[in-house]
Amino acid sequence: MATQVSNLTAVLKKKGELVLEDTPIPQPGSNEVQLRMHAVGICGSDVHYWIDGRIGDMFVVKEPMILGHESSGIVSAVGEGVTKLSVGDRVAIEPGVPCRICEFCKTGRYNLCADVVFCATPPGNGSLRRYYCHAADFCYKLPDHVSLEEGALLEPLSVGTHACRRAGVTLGSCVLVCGAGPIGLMSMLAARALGASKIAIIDIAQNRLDMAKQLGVDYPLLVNTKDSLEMAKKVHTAMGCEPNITIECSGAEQSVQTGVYATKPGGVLTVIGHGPKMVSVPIVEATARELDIRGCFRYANDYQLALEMIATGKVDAKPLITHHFPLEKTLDAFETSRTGAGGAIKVMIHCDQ
Ligand code: 572
Ligand code: ZN
Repeated sequence: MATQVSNLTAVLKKKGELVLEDTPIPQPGSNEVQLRMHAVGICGSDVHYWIDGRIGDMFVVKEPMILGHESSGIVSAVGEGVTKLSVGDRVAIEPGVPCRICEFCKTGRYNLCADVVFCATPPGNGSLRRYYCHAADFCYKLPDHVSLEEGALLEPLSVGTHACRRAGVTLGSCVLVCGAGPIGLMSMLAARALGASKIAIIDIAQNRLDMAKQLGVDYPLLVNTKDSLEMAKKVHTAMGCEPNITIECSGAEQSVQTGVYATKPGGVLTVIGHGPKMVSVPIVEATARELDIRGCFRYANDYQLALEMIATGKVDAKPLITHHFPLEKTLDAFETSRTGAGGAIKVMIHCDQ
């Protein structure tokens, strides 16, 4: 392969303006590795930053920002102090590097660190480029039989494993997943791998339910009513039980309400989805049922677990990848992801020439 001297990079200049341009090839600092990037999946957040320039009030694009955070690459140089990785190693990149010294970092909940630098979340730059440097201890060496595309999928799968761990999914759990986008599908796969015996998934789009079916969900259910109580009853009828765990991945108000009505008394409702800032929930119903409503933010200590799921064959996430584009066609890739054209679920960009 020819040596690459330029560093083609996908830069979001400002809302609506995504361009490819050459940027300097970064050199690894101490305890960092330089990566020749291979695969970068497009996340809904990348599309949000491109179209809206923000996610809610918390994350606002104020300066040009490089996109991409679901990624994998090959180590092309190592910085001072790196002992566990070598040039040529194939790695998955965990995109959020926390401060390591705050209370949350010290107690293992580093996803709650206020000073985390997260790829492609303002003001952090992402990895959608030919060369990128990252903290070596947030890179996970892939076994030979795990592909770099699967390495990139560890990111959304980690969101799913984290949601399942927050919810307490275990052997015999009866799980409802609300929303069959990439995060809902990954949560479903993680729940199965953790031993859930019955899993239902609900969505308004039949093509996403078809994918869920292909991935082994027990009860794919189309949301065909605006009445959340009626939808919850539909879930109970299909499952033959009330789910003791619900993982809400859509963010839609009606879906959160369905989650409250559907979850068994004493059960857990974990909320990952991002929708409107204010959502009305039937709180008396939730209280009377002693539901535990739990938040869920990215992941912490989940990459290794996600990798085990893939490496042992307990999870096959590859079917989620519906489209591939070279880095040069980044705009087409983003447009496909935005519109969902051709049944797009996970669009993967290939960064090497
Ligand atoms: O892959 C992790 C990830 N996190 C995202 C978005 C996309 N991908 N987040 C942005 C939205 N937040 S949030 O607004 N929220 C709790 C809905 O804080 C979560 C992280
Ligand atoms: Zn993401």
